[in-house]
Amino acid sequence: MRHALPQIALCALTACGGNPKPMETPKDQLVHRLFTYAEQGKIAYGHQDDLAYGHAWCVSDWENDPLERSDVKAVTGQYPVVIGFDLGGIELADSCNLDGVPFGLIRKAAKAHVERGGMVTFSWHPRNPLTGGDAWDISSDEVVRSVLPGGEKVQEFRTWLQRAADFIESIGEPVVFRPWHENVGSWFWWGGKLCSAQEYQELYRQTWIYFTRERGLKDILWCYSPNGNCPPQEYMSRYPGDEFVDILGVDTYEYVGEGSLEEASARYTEELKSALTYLTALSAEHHKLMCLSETGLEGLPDPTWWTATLEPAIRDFSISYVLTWRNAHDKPGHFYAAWEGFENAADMKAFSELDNIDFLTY
Ligand code: BMA
Repeated sequence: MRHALPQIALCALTACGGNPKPMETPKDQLVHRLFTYAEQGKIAYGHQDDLAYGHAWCVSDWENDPLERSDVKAVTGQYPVVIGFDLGGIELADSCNLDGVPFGLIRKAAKAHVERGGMVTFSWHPRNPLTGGDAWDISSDEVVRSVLPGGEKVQEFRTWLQRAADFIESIGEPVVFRPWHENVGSWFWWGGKLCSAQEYQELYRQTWIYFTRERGLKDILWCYSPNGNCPPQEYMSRYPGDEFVDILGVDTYEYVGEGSLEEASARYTEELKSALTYLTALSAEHHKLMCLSETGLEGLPDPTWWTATLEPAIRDFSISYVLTWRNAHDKPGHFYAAWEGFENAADMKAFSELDNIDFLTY
């Protein structure tokens, strides 16, 4: 049985400021579309970096490339409904993101994908503004404080926000933005042990205020997506507030480690169902959409992962979309969707054909 969707319809209204005409703005339309998935018991499939590269291939001449190649398409015959891209590197005005994807390609792919009927989400792994290291540099617990009002990096950070906002504005389409993710764990400089809850909330709110109030970028759906392997009180302990969030997400992965695939699948299923159960209650209470913002099993060693693990774990929950992480072209084992010729491909195709899972044809 699917969990009920109490009051989520209200979400389509509250997320657009209580406007009684929910289809009025591009943001309203995107909210409505995501709400419709949840309402109809369907889950849209998403894949990170899908049109930029895949397992053992990479778009080289993006300006002259139609950007139609996709591992997911090669395996299932259809594209993901949601495509994710990462903005890491935009803060330094780099021409490519942290994974070597040109921002020009990202813009072109995002626009094309929306025009073809898809949806786009942006994550952001910005560098560490205090140490100059990367997003995973957790050598200082002063970093978040340094970018908040009164901090030594506040001006520089403002420039970072400006560059990220400029880029999102240049897409010209409503998108889901998911900054400061996996914030309960402590592997990013904005993580749980690296700043206080108040400092984290201030970071999220300052980002929202800059984009929304100062820049007037109203067509962004804000996704709050802690790592999901935490209890509900921890999930909400850093929640910035209803005004700043449209979608409640979680990032949860399956890890095999030393044990068997069966054990890994059981652990993942339990963790995911537990997170989606409390997310269901929270989304009803706060009138928010919900999604599985990142998930996957690296290298897909389980030949029936899609239909025997993922789908049974999510089918009872009203998540609008599920996004599996990227298929790196330069790290052979780092992929989260099947690719043509890989043994797990038949199962991913079977997953794409399920009635409750939606892919995109164009
Ligand atoms: C991580 C890995 C990294 C990548 C980062 C940002 O999960 O995929 O290789 O640089 O995401 O995309």
